Amino acid sequence: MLRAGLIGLPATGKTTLFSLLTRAGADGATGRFGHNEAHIGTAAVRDDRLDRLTALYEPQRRVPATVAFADVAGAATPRSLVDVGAYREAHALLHVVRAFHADDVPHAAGGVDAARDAQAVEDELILADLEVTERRLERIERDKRKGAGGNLDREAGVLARCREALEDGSPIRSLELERDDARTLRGFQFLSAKPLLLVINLDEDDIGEADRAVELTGLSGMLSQAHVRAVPVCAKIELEIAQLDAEDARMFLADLGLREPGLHRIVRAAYELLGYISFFTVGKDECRAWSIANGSLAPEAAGAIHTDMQRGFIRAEVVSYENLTGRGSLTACRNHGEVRLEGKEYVVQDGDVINFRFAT
Ligand SMILES: Nc1nc2c(ncn2[C@@H]2O[C@H](COP(=O)(O)OP(=O)(O)OP(=O)(O)O)[C@@H](O)[C@H]2O)c(=O)[nH]1
Ligand SMILES: [Mg+2]
Repeated sequence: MLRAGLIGLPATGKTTLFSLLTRAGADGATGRFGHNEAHIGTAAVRDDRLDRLTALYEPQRRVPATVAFADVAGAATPRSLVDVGAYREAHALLHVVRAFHADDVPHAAGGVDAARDAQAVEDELILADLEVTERRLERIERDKRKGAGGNLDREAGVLARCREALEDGSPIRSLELERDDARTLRGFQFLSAKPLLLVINLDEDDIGEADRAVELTGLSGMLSQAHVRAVPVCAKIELEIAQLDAEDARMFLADLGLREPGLHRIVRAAYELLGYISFFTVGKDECRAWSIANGSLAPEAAGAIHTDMQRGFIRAEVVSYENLTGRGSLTACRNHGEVRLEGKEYVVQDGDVINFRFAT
């Protein structure tokens, strides 16, 4: 499951957006994570392909992929979040940037300025990671003096690169890292290493110009960096619209010049940002969508379902969504040689319908 954490300066619309995203959540559960409390909500990912597979199989259960969002009360600024597990473990950060004007909502000194605010939060992410990096480097120095060796040099090397970037004001996500180095850093769960989705919270009047939101708010510079994307929303009005029935909601969205609800736009942007794809499992009992990183091998995809399936992976029986819905049944696909038996090295493709064979 994709996990994302909402960050941003106070009163930027984080909780409004959280409600918009998780209103239709599968469970809407909240929970405690780490020392600080975070609200966790989930949202189902819309996927027309799952609808068509469900129509084909008429299963007892239809299970869409889900995304979990975390929101904390009060200041959701990076330094207060380094101890919050839901943020450390997030795959991506959703940074809500205020671009709306409202006299009754206090904002930072100097008025509404999305680019300034975005940079302020970015700087905090960088500072938070710099503290962690320096602490660890000092520790490594001490351990080395006591005679520890081995992998410490390698770790110190990659951390030194991080420190250099961070001191320079660059986030860790901007570094191009070798696979091994990236793996070394993974355990630190650096906040500035996470892909960033800027959610630009616009005035109702400006949402019609959403395509130009990045330029209008002066955020082009940040968007030119690696692993950063943006999506414009109008959180308050979109939340109101989301509470209407489907037909009215569609009409009001169209009035604003929006083709689809905020949830879908944000989830899609997050999937693009992370390079996520979906594969499916089908059957009479359940049709289900699963999310994995693009480039995942078949055993990793099996692991998304269950670790036992990954461990005991034997083969994957694969047919494409297009073939399956085109022919109308697995048997027909088999007769046309469209069901492939794939091994451990197979790179799963978006839309694959998979049946894993595994030993228990
Ligand atoms: N006009 C307008 N007001 C908004 C919009 N989004 C949020 N607000 C208002 O801004 C205020 C703060 O919104 P919240 O969603 O609570 O913001 P937050 O970032 O969670 O705030 P904190 O958790 O206190 O930091 C509320 O009064 C919202 O109704 C928007 O798009 N337009
Ligand atoms: Mg809030």
